[in-house]
Amino acid sequence: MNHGELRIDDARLLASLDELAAIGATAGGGVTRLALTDDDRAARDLLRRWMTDADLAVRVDDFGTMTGRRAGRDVGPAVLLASHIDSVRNGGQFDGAYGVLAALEVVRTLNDHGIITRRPLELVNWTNEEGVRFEPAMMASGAVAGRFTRDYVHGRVDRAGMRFGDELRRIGYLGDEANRPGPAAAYLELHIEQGPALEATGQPVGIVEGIVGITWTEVTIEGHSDHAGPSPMELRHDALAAAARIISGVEEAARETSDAVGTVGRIQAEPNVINTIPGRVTMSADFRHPGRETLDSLVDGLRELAADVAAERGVTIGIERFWTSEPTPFDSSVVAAVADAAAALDLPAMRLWSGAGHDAKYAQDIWPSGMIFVRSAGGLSHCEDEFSAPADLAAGANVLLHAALRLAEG
Ligand code: HGY
Ligand code: MN
Ligand code: MN
Repeated sequence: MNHGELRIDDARLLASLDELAAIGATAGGGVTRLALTDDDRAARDLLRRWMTDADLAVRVDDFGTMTGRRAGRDVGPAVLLASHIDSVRNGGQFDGAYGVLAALEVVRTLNDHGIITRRPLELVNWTNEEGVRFEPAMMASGAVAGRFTRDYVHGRVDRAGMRFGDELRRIGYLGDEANRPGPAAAYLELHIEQGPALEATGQPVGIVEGIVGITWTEVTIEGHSDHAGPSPMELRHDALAAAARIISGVEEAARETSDAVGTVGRIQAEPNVINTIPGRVTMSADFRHPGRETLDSLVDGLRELAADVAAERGVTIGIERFWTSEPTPFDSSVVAAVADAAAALDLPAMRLWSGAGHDAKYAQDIWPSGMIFVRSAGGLSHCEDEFSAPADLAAGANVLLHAALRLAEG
């Protein structure tokens, strides 16, 4: 058969998505499947079974990353088809899971037609892409790319003080360094867009040219707990009132900087009881921008605001910038393979950059990489309303299939 006519099995892909979405399902139709939890283990066990059933040779590395290898006619560097199956809290069914299961569907389709590609293929499920339970994000792909040491990754603790390495061992997915994914001749990641651009232009597919820069900062405010009643306002050192100034400052700075976004997503006030002035606040600040210098200046602005608020309110404010993912353009040959595949399928497609972080960023640091997006309904993601139409999901998987064939036969 002419490979050009090849198409994935839509119904099989959708059925696998539904089955995986049942693991960690939330009442509102979403998923909570945080990295290295029992739900993550159950999802991994299911994926391992599916990969084995698809005749992939499955291996697990020292970060728990799962790789299923499909032999090619030649030996040597593989074409990696990757994403993640961990989610945020009350996230959607498609973020990450879609890319992993579409990659599995590509393998199943090639198996159905007895097609052996020249290069080997590797299906990869990266551990802890989201960085929600264990901050920062994309830790396994970052470690494989040499950005984090194993000790750093294994030593990260969640908010309950559980260590990454201990949790990896507990769920039975602590493997060996020798089992890390790659080496890759090329890396492809199919993902939902998680933004409004494709829907706004009426196109189902995105040809992703790069990922914006991201930087995460921990803000710690030390005030003074006191009684909410007898304490006169002018004598207070209210850490949460100080935090409110910082939160609106983050939003203001991002609004005033074109192409920037800023979010305080996580906050904890202590002692967090109704009749005590909060003495301590810890919270996150997430800035994103296509330019590295602007990212730096946004954090500099945060530091200046913190110094002013601290002086005004008699509190101390610590700013720890603990993670930065630089703006990353993808490899032009991989971007071209994606564009050619979409054109060959007569699919309307637009070129765009990703505002969300992905493992493909660190993959691009070490291998030629690229991404494919499909339309997100309402541009929504990281929420239970996350949705992509079945036709778009199938279209994206067919682009993955044909881009993979181009890269694996090239
Ligand atoms: O934060 C991100 O953009 C990704 O979802 N981890
Ligand atoms: Mn994702
Ligand atoms: Mn995500």
